[in-house]
Amino acid sequence: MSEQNKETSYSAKNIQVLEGLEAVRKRPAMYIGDISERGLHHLVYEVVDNSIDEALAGYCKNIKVDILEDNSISVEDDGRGIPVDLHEKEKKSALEVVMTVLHAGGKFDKGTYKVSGGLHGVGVSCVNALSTKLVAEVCRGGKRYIQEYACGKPLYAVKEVGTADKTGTKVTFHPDSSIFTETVYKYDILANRLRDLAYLNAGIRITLTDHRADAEGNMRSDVFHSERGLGEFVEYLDSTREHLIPDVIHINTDKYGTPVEVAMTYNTSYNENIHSYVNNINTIEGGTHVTGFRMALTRTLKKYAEDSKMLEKAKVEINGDDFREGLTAVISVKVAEPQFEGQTKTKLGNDEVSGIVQQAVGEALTNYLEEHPKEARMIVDKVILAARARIAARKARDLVQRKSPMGGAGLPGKLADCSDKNPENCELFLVEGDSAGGTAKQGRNRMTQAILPLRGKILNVEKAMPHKVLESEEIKNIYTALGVTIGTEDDAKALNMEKLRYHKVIIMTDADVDGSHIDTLILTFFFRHMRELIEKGYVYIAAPPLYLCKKGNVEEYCWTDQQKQAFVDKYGSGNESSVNIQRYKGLGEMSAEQLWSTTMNPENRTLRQVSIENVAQADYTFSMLMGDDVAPRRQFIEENATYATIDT
Ligand code: 0RA
Repeated sequence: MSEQNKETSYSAKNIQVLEGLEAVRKRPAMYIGDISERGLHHLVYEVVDNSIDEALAGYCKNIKVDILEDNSISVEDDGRGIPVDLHEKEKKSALEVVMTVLHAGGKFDKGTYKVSGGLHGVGVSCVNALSTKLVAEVCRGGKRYIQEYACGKPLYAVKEVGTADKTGTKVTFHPDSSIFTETVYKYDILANRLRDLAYLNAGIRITLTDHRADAEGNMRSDVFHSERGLGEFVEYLDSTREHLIPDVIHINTDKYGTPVEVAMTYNTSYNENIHSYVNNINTIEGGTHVTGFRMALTRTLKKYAEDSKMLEKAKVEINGDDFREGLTAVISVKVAEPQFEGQTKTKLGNDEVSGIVQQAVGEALTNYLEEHPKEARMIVDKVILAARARIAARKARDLVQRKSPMGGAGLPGKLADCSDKNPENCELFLVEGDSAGGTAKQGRNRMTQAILPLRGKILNVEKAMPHKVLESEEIKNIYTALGVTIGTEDDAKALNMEKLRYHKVIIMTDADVDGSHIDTLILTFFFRHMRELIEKGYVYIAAPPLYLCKKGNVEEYCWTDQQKQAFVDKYGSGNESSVNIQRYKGLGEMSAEQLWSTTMNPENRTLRQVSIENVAQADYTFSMLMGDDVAPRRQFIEENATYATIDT
């Protein structure tokens, strides 16, 4: 189309369109959640979701995601290609409508509903609005078409640019650095989400490639593909755990037009791991599909245990939690008009889904138990053990939470508390070892900073029985110092954070292998037993410096090898022996003043806030890191070896 034509066709309708996209640029967080790392990665999911929809409609098998050298992203599929013909109502190419009209994705294709769809379901036009440049390429009907946009505005009308012997859509976009606070893509974050999508949508092949070469000039690439879907997902999640039963129970049906897929198995651990998805969205707050699943599980297993007289013999009162100890399950439903509720809009509200899932799971589980009496007994035995352990744990908990005989809060003796009592102002440092704890107590701001020294390695909660967790001295201290209690009338595991005493909990350990192991032990404890603390954004990791570099009277702390090298280059003309470099092996090597000024002083310290990007993946990672299996742990440590070079 000529320039002249472009002018005339962008009439009143276009002005509306541009206003829509302008709104996205003005309030991006309203559309994609936030403008940080999370929002940045969300852009990719939004584009990939369109290709997943095309695959779910049965027309696409392969999706290719590329992280390009300049941190732009391209997503290519082999679907039918977005239509390019004239859109009746909008009076322009359908491709342009999809790319520039909010919520337009797929709507013009009657007969299919959008099942996939990013958390906010805003569509690819939002990605376009938030990209300095976007290129859409379509192969369709033997021809190739292209259109480019800047900040969502088309640079020209869709044009034909040659022939094609395939069909498909390719979208390449450059996130706008004036909007996002972070513009560097993290391979692992994308890999984790794409792995989930491959498991959730059996048969689709998703290839992720990073074209930004690493230090050795290597490119990373993974292919995510699952033929057996959730069955394989559950096997992956439990691959480093000891199985209680050899099978994964896999249900894949359609109940009254609602596709329901569930896979579950039991392992010998004490954790409950239920991961649920609606239209490929991780419903971390659960909802009616999870309620339906739990009801079916409880009813079916209870009935089996009663009919088999196993409960009678055991003489123990079973409750719902006991059926889920050692359970790993993934629930995925596709709902035409999902209602999302809850604080993060990740809780399914549709009432009808509960009964649907309950029926599907009830039938399948009943059959499984009948056909596998040996496994059925093992499950019921495990449930009875869980009930006994729960009763033991309740006693331990009552001991932890009993008020001290003097009255008052009964804070741990090792805690050096702060004087301010407003939790919003207060920080608790969990410090590795009594010696560093002592230094931190001297160096801190007594008004707002409290110190709790922890004796070396805390209990590995991944392997410990639940009552052992509450009997551990260090863990009891963490509960009482924080003011967090557990257990209510009807939920033994519920966390009560109303009396939480600090809104920052800062893990401060040595910058060495032991220190990072202690970080992981504490994080495992928080992830399994105080997840809400992480979800609220209250958990941080302190960053003590690795080096103190000196030349004459110039002194600089360095946190990375690059910073150290920069110092050597600047003050030692590149010669390391002409400067004085002190490697801090532990917090204990710093004076109270040094610890304060480098690591604790809110004015100039760096804290790493802990967040959970992907719950299922975090579940896998913690079980892998803290479990018995050595091989995957070694591989993970080699791939993530931050400290390996430092310690040699
Ligand atoms: C609606 C209709 C048709 C294709 C698509 C949507 C489509 C959208 C996307 C987004 C990314 N990749 C996609 N691939 C296809 C085609 C309808 C027809 O050919 O009759």
